[in-house]
Amino acid sequence: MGAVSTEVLDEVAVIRIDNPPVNALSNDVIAGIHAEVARAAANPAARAIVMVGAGRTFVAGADIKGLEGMAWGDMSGAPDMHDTFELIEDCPKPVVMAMHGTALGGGLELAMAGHYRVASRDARLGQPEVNLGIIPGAEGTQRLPRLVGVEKALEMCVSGRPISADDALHAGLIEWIVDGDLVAGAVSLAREKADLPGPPRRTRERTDKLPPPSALPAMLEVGRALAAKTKKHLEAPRVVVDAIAAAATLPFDQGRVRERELFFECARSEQAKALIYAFFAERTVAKVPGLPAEPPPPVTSVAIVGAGTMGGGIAMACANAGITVTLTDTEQGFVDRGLATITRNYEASVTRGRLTPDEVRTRLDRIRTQAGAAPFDNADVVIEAAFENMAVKQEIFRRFDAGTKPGCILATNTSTLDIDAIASATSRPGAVVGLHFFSPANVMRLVEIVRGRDTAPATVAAALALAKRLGKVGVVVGNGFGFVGNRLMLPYMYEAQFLAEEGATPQQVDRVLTDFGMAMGIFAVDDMAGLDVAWRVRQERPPFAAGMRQPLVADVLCEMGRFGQKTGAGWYRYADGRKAEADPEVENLINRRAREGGIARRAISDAEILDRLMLTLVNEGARVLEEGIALRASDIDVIYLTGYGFPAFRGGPMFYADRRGLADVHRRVSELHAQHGARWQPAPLLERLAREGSTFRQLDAARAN
Ligand code: T1G
Repeated sequence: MGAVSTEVLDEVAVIRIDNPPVNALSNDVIAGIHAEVARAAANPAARAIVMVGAGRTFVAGADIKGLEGMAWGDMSGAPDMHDTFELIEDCPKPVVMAMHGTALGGGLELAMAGHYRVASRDARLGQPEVNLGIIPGAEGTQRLPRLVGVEKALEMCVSGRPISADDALHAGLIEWIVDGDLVAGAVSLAREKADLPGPPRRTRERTDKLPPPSALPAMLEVGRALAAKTKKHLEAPRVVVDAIAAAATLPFDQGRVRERELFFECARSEQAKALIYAFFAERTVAKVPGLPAEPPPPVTSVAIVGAGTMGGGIAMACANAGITVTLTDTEQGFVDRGLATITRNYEASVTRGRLTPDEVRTRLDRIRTQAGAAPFDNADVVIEAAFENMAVKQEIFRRFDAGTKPGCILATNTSTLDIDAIASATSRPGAVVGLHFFSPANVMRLVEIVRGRDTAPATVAAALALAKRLGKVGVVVGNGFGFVGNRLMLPYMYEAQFLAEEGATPQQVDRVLTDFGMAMGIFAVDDMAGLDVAWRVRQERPPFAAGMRQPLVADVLCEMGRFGQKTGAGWYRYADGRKAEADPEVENLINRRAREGGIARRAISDAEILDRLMLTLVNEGARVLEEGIALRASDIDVIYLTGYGFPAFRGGPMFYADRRGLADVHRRVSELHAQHGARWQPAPLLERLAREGSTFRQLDAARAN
């Protein structure tokens, strides 16, 4: 209970919650709050109560560690705040909640049990539970509609998106925005409310914001439509509508029981297991053994060589994070075009209301452009984002070596080339690291941090810190061909093409994948990325071992100039530039090439398509794990969740395999091996874990200890 303490200021008991890093509500913290509120209520020296979070935020929610246990059946961590919230709400002295940072989930529910709420101007308040596959479980679905109305409560709980203090003030969720000393502001409000006659109003008794019964169905319909549209595959957003409906139709005590039932239903769901796993997996990637304890020096200046799509996107990501950027290329024309693209992208953000013109101006002012050999001498990090050619990259790294200050990080954005070969062009391979951004680099959260044989731990730590500073997820991977993401993507893409040769159509394959929850089908992805990208890789470094089956159609499409969206046709045709339409010409070509290849076409079930594509990812993932190219199975999952559109409610390919059972996965892979030959050879690690009755998650846990 040490995490909760009280100090009396101006006759007000200020209860401070101090449970770093985000004041999560563990059962101990809840007990501490309960004890301190009871003491303050009985303390004659206190006429009112203020509750505040220590450190950078108010309470950011229930302890998700406890929720993780619940998802797997251990109910000891189930948050039960009812008695404490009732003690707060029934307190005869006014209780003012003072919020800063992120008052989320159980944190906002705690605040709503108070009689009044104030917030700092930059505070954000929300019920993000659906992002974890659950719904608010501490009466939030019952109090929020009573404070802001059903429509706003539906929008907040279905989207899971926090709102600003301004929005909260306008909606009636808070009474006041405090500029300056938050506690002092809250204390003064508490003293003012203590002078009012009668007991403080209880949120649970407020009905003025609840709609008349006749208006409710239409509101709930809007909530359900929002869930169906924005959270298509998720169960919790639909369930939370039912919980909010209970707030508007049942007395509070019955409504909260209904909420609790629905909360436990969701808390034990497969989606909650996966989404909570994904939450922690994304935060585990930064835990890389052997890195220096002290934090790396801050990055204030970055120089980028290559003003193309990637270089421009990386420059935006840096400018967005407040870092000064020098963007260079060989010719002024390339630099001008790069800056024009960046400007156009920012202007689009203004049009969409994401940025103000002033914010864009500030960010553009951080980007300096220069043609030719630019000075790198004051850069903390230099990033090469030039043509995917080894000689070009080595020449640039020779310039980095000669022109940068000691301690500068020398990074390459290469997606396929050997980091060690690039590093060999410098006298300081320890400073060389891969920063494999994903296009568009100013949007995609994933960065693969590729460590070469000689990359120093301090360089890896600096790269991780830069990724976090850019608001990205930096995953450390080994220097194998395709690193991790593309290493799995290539066999996945070719297996899809083999399925098309054997009888499936590109649109059937893509439908199966999007029905599974993938953001895009693989043929649509290939058309978007450009078929020529993989074509060039096949020509420069054929990815097929001797005797391995090779795709029969992709090269022919490239020889026809069908590179995908950018040429108006690839696997699909794009009559209006972006909408993919099945193309009979492609179907005829596939039929012809299959015939020429002696492949007897047949109807292929959706189940077989899903099996072969998912298990390709899993089997290759097991190989990558075994080779040490990925530190953890969960890192592979994070790469697929943040860089390849894999659905978070399935946890990632490795988590999916665990949930399916590795014995079944191994059985199925062995069947496919018997049917299709060498490429389906079960990875030895998969074979071992299946034999031991283990899981990838247990392997990760064992390695972490
Ligand atoms: N419980 C436990 N640990 C948490 C946590 C939580 N709620 N939130 C964050 N952490 C840890 C996180 O694992 C990391 O640990 C560190 O804090 C910094 O996090 C009853 C049931 C608050 C916006 O969903 O959105 O309440 O890696 O890297 O980028 O109805 O954390 O350092 O060891 O993300 O500054 C609802 C989840 C829970 C909020 C801060 N609340 N957290 O972002 O830091 S369910 C949430 C966040 C609930 C009630 C229901 C973010 C953040 P480590 P970070 P950040």
